[in-house]
Amino acid sequence: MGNRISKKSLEDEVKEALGKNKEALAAAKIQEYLDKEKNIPLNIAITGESGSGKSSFVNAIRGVDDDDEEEAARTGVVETTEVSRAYPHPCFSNVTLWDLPGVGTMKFPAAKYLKLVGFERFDFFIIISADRFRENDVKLGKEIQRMGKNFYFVRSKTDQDIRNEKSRMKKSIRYFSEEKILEQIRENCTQGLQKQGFQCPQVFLVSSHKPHLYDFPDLLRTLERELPEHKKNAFLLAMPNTSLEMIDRKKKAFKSQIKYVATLSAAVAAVPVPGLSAVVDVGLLVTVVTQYVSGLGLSISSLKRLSNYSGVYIEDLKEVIVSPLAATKITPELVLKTMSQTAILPALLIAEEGSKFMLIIGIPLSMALSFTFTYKALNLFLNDLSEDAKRVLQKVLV
Ligand SMILES: Nc1nc2c(ncn2[C@@H]2O[C@H](COP(=O)(O)OP(=O)(O)O)[C@@H](O)[C@H]2O)c(=O)[nH]1
Ligand SMILES: [Mg+2]
Repeated sequence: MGNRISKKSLEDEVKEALGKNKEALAAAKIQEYLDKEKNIPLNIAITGESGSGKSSFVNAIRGVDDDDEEEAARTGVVETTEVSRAYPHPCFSNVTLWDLPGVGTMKFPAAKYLKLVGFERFDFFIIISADRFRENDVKLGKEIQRMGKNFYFVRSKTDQDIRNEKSRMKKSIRYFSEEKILEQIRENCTQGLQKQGFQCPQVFLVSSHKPHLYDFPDLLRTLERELPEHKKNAFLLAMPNTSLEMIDRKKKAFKSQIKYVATLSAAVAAVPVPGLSAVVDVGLLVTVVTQYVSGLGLSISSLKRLSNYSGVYIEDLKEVIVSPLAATKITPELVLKTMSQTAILPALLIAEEGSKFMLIIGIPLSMALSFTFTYKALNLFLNDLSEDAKRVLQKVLV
């Protein structure tokens, strides 16, 4: 991975710089590392025939409302142009969803289609269909495989099938089992694909209107697992919360960076400047906390979307939120105020890990206080925000 910085070499370099009293150099090294992590590009291609639910899926993945005039991919419209459209994630600009025209719309064979849409840039493909998969879908899948990339069959609008079947069953007073219906849809899709020559195709049944149901959580988990190591976190953090377990993994990903952020913040503070910035690098903390809030789905816009698709009032979602950092605009004043409140809390276990890291990396005494303070505060923020995220999701899951 050419220009990636491994954690080991980063820590060695920072240690060396600190050993020579070069705080600014240590800070620059960490900043470079964090910037690289934040800018890892991820390009996800969504393809399927017109009406199959591509644009809705693009919105669901980005946590954007279908009727958001600025951010949303327009849904329910027949594509008249044969162009791909890029939709950057509203909070994680390194992640881009591509709404591609269906291979049928283009009237080209799969290989030529892939060339035209520029397949090299994509990390993987989602082939989406609202019913059976067609010959076109299968040919495309095979061609993607041949090109050495991953693709996934996604069956959209599962909520609609369930609803239809439910009302049909009611009329005939038969016993309704959601599991059975899901099994039938899965069976249909799989058999169709097998007939076309796919041995054991996996099909994910999803609803873009209810991304915490059916196979949506499993789809996200699978995509994450099958990405190369250095792209996993970039993907995970940008995805909507579809399970409690996912929130824990997001927390872990954020947590693993706190020691670096704390070192950076302290290194800046070690250079004596008057005022607040002498203690911590507030600008940096605003950036980091904003990432926590967005990544954990606690921004105002994420909550709005969650409320819209779940039907739970936004006030009811906000009611379970405890952290003052959630559901609001993160400003330097807010971060400082919240930090000052944590300063009086007793040291937690987490501070111990922090002390170990200080020893490993050779944090000088001049930076120790600031490091510990930042380290503790960010851990507490992250704990509180992930608990909030879980409580919010639980409101929707019940
Ligand atoms: N109930 C339900 N409707 C959906 C779902 N996905 C898409 N739709 C609807 O199906 C229609 C076509 O969806 P759209 O995303 O525009 O498809 P595209 O043409 O492939 O981009 C729209 O009216 C969507 O609201 C879904 O998961 N559940
Ligand atoms: Mg569309």
